[in-house]
Amino acid sequence: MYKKVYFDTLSSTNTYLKHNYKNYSDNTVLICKEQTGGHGRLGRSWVSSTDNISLSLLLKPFIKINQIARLSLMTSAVIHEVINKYTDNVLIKWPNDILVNKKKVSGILLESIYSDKIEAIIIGVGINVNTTVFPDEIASKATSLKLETDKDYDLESIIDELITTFDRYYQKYLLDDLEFLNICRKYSSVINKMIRINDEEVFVLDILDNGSLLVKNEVGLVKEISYGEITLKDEYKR
Ligand code: BT5
Repeated sequence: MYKKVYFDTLSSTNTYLKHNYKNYSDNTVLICKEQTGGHGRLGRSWVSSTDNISLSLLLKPFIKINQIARLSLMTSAVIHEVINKYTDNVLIKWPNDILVNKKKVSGILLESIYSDKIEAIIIGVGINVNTTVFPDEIASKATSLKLETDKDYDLESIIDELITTFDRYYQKYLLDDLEFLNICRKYSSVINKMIRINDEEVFVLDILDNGSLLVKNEVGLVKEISYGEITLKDEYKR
């Protein structure tokens, strides 16, 4: 059972849970109407508004630390399934961006707290739902369900769908079922594409079971990449 907890305004649902996870149980979903300091990876900012979904799932599972990265990919598969109910051309840009018609509709930020064992995993999800205007710096690369479909959506219904879908995938994940990786492969925006990642231009061959990308570089060397920021070849010039 997932317990939903609501806040009107927070700086960031992830940051709040990082400081307060001890006060909340496993499977809490912390939902915030307005996020004033939402962020992504590497301190980048995440633009939030009351028209959109900002939430964090708190999990306290008995899993190994090396299984955490896959959970981020699993969440990408979950959000893909939810968004795909409303619109077409939904792709997953490894590891944690969901794109519609090549523009970002959702981002995921997974953060974990562990010492010798995992204390908490916090999966932050931002989904652009009813927004029609973005700040200039992201206007050309962001989209929302409303912009794609010209309809308004009830945020609460999408949140409920997200939780139900998340739980279906998560129960399988806990049993080591890696089926979600096939979704990430099937709807990947990067497999079989030239990309730039970590200052290198590479061709993406696959997503491995450990969640890493399998790539081939310009001199034909095949290697695994477990982190990095991807730019697709059609988004940059050599
Ligand atoms: C992400 O980071 O995409 C993860 C976003 C996670 C947001 C959720 S909201 C609830 C929870 N609380 C938080 O504070 N965070 C989580 P990253 O891959 O680093 O991408 C960040 C980049 O996405 C920015 O530098 C912008 O270019 C772009 N961006 C920012 N806001 C956006 C938006 N609303 N829609 C589309 N793109 C956006």
